[in-house]
Amino acid sequence: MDCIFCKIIAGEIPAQIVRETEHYIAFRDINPVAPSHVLVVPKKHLEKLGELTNMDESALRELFELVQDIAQAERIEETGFRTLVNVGKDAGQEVKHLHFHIIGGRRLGRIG
Ligand code: D5M
Repeated sequence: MDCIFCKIIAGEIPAQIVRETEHYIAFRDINPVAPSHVLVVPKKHLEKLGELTNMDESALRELFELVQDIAQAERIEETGFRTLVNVGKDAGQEVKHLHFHIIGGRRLGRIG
């Protein structure tokens, strides 16, 4: 499959990996929009947010624990951060493999 994030998960192309668990990998965004910009990616190739319901409950819990852990490790949990998912064309989703952005380390503007 020609998916850049699947290639990172398979170790075929490099990335700055910050965490790896049974179900997820987290690495630094290649084009950061803030001092801290990490992507949390399910290892299973899901295209869109709606497909996340295919994951079991413990894997979903792990996802939000991971976001929290990363925010703490990046020291942005106290100052504040944003987690977002771009879904589809209007949101400008570039990579068709579901990923959660974790963005922080500066004052963020309003969404929209
Ligand atoms: O965001 C897709 C994000 O993925 C965008 O911020 C760049 C990032 N990206 C693309 N290729 C790579 C690699 N190879 N390593 C790290 N980060 C990458 P979207 O929500 O789809 O608009």
